[in-house]
Amino acid sequence: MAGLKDILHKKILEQRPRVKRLLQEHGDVLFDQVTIGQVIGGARGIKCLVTDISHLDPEEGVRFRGRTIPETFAALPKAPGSCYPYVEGFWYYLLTGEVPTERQALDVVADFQRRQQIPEYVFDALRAMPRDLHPMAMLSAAVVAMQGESVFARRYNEGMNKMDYWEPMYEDACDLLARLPGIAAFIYRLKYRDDSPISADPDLDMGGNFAHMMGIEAPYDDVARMYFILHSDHESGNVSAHTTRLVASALADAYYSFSAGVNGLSGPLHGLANQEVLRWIQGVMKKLGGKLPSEAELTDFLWDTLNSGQVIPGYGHAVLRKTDPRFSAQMTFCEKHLADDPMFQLVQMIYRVAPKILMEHGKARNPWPNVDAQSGVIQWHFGVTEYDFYTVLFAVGRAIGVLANITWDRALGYPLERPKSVTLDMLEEATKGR
Ligand code: AMX
Repeated sequence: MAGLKDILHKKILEQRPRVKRLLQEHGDVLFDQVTIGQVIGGARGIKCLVTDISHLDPEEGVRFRGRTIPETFAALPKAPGSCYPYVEGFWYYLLTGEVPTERQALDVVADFQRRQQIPEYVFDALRAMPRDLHPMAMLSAAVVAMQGESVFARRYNEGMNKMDYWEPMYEDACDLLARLPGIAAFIYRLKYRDDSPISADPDLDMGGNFAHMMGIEAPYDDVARMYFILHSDHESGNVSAHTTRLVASALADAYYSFSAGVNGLSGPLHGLANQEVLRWIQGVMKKLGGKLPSEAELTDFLWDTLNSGQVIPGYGHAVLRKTDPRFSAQMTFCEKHLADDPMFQLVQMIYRVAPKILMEHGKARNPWPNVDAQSGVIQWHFGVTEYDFYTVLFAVGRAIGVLANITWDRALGYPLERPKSVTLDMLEEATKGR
């Protein structure tokens, strides 16, 4: 039976003529127009990137390879006794667009088990860093420290045909992805559990192994599977995805590229928001006497947050205009496993109250919750109480999407990214006579 790499190769050969035809026959077709507001406004909404891995509809949320989150969860083979798919099967799906059989998913599980050995120097390097360094800085450094392992960099230096770029990129992507959960768990136990790492269990899948290496019982394995899949991809314009692809477009390897993406994810308006959400939720509870507040008390607190010039963390989105289905998927998990948790009850209350207030406030274009509005609460419930670590979990998940993207970027020969800049004078010139 053909393995993942063979099927990916077949798909690549099928897709290449589409790109060629679009460029050769329709390269000058006008596809979008750009306003000054978009040029100054962070390129919001300008359609100038292409990816088939996922698409974000403002009203509906993300589709992975054409499937919504519930459809994706339903379609993929599940780990034994779990309602959540193997992360490895999801990797297969994102790369190929085909739902793997259980056998095909298990082949990837076995492949990742062979690749998951982390070089000892990564642990040495992490141990040499200040213990109070942010874990995202540690993760980024650990990833780039492995750059010498890159098959792509070696093959590129040896001289390689452009058409073959995807293949060593795929090898690097698989190696890196297989090792990331172990690196993340190592950082966690180094920083917060007195440097007491737990070795990988060679028989477990990625989600199961991550829970094992963190030292946390079931259903944390399901939290890991759900969390990694939900955070994997959100089309390619967000900061972490775009940074990874931008760096890779210069033919940097997966280690350099993903390390850069991790740095982008560390910003408080992006991945760091989930740690901000939890800090803020706990601030609400503390300020309101350590108990669940009334809706009236919560309303006052939300207004205080807004009136002091701060954002309500976990709410709003640059593209989405509805409740994020990644929020809804986590809510389904919480209703089953965390129903009595006071922090989850507060998350539910915020969901009832905050959108109305944000609408009245009138600034945020999207008053609905995003993925971060409750992910920290789930981690806290399972004993991961160190907020700083939450974005590392996001990064492990994000790796799945961005590494699939850069593998395909090389397969389809997408070029070096180089948008054009203008000066304020030029923008003003364009407004003359208007
Ligand atoms: N609370 C208060 N004000 C908000 C807000 C919120 N949750 N979301 C947006 N606004 C404000 C903005 O600050 C901006 O104000 P300004 O005009 O004074 O600068 C105005 O509303 C318009 O912003 P927007 O067009 O709706 O959003 P954006 O595309 O500029 O930014 C985002 C999107 C997510 C950064 C923003 O909604 C935000 O800061 N949310 C809170 C932080 C957060 O949850 N981030 C996580 C995002 C998901 C992720 O990447 N992990």
